[in-house]
Amino acid sequence: MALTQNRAVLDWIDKMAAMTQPDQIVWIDGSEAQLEDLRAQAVATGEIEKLNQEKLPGCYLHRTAVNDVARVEDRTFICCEKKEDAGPTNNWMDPKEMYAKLEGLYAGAMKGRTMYVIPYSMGVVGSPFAKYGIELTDSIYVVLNMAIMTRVGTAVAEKLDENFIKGLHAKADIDPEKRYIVHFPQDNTIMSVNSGYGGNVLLGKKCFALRIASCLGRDEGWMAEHMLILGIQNPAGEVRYLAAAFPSACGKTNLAMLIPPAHYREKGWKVWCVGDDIAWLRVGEDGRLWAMNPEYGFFGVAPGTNDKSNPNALASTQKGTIFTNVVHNLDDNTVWWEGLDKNPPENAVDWKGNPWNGKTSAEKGAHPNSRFTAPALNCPCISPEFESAQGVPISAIVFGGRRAKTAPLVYQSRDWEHGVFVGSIMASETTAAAAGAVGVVRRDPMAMLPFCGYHMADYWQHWLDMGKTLGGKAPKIFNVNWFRTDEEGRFIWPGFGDNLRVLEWIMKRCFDEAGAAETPIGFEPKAEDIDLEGSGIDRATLEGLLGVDKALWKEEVQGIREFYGKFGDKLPQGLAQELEALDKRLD
Ligand code: OXD
Ligand code: MN
Repeated sequence: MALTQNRAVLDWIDKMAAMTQPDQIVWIDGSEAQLEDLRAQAVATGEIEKLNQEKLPGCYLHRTAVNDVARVEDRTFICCEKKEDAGPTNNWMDPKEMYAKLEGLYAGAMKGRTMYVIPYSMGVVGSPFAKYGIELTDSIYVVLNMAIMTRVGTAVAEKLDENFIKGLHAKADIDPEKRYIVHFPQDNTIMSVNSGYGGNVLLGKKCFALRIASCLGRDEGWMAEHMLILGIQNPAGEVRYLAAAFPSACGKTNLAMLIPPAHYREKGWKVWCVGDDIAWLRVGEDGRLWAMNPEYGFFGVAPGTNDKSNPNALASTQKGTIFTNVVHNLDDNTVWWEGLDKNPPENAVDWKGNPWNGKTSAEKGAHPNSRFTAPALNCPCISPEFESAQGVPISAIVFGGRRAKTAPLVYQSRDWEHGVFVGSIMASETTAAAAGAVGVVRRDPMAMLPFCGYHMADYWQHWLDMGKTLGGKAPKIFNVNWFRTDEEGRFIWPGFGDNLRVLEWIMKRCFDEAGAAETPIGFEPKAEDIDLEGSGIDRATLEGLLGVDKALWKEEVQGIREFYGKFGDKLPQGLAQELEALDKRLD
């Protein structure tokens, strides 16, 4: 039975059903009884496998098709009216043409199947900042994941009005040649077809909460960002919040759940996770910037997660979690992945579904992009503010990337406009872990390159405009780099929990409690401003980590000039000026 009487919602569902022709339509009410029934159905068909319920209560395993294991940026489209509004970093097609193409792919795609109607909320239901959507899908796996990643069901359906975000997902034949992830910002519509991989089909996440929401933010005066949100509690008991953006493979989830070094814990420092991937940021009534995490779970990369790198993430996966494309340990019906421990199972099944012996197999057992979908409330350090309707006030915005030499451990931007410049030039160097040349600089402004739903240069202008609105109450903007290497290519900074040493300085700067030295690229701590006790790093090494190599930065300026060239006259004047000013300061 429909959970809403809203005509706009019901008419749209009728239209999508007429196109896809499901055998039946089932509304997801969010009840445990209904979810449990769906789990049983999916177990019966082999879509998911029930894991050892003593060791991993409520946990299941799923394997995607082998050709369907990651987001597909080359098949992701922003279909706004005019091509120039999508910008040079997005794929675009005329909306009419795309709708026509998609209609062909969706026609009859749900014949013999069930269409599930998932009313879901991004944000706390009833919060003035929450936004509501419906995802239609023919996949129980998607329903079960959405029920972890977002708030779903009757309470959301009651909030739906004609402004809901429309999402249609059909697995179809999982044909990669016919796979499309399409956004129609002017219609608040997302259409995904021929995939069953999370990032392409959990439409609340990248599609809605970043691509569509970035457009809504531009129009409504707020920001949707690819950022973690972290609360840092100092020994005085004050909790201060930061939001941070990093490209993938830079340890975002680890930073979001950081455990303070022993020396900090003894003094009373605590870290609280508000979010690990997405932040919606608005100007509050007090004029400050407030952030909320629109999600309800973590869709984390499994490989490399262990009780040293991220014990909080690991703990989050011990109940009510869906694992995708990891190793199935047949001895005790649990899961394993590379980097979990040094004891791979011998009697196991790999992510492709083939027999696998961790002691003898030359191939990896888990896919490098294998995932866990875990309830955020499982996280031992989840913030007491996680369910707060207004979110948390942000004191600092932190950008970062993976740079072997150029970027210092940390620097503070000169002001908001310079901070926007710092975000716009974010970059990472490719590592040996990925195919292709090592050490190639990839620009990923604000870590939003694959997620910005409109022209990147207009997005930068929006950032500059937000700074004008915030004025003196704007958060301070910083850049960090945990990845500087020595001559042998080894990381110098210990990273992980020790990153709190840098975050402490950042927070103190926001409250005028710490000093800084001016450099051509911004303000840096003096070596004595960072607490190194118990870090194994001495002052001289820290000074090295803070060094700014002018010759390298001159090359960087060249690289930025080239990158900015892509954006033509849309590039905000303010950013062009920041680049020239940096160039001069380096002389
Ligand atoms: C993610 C991503 O899955 O950024 O969060 O790709
Ligand atoms: Mn992400």
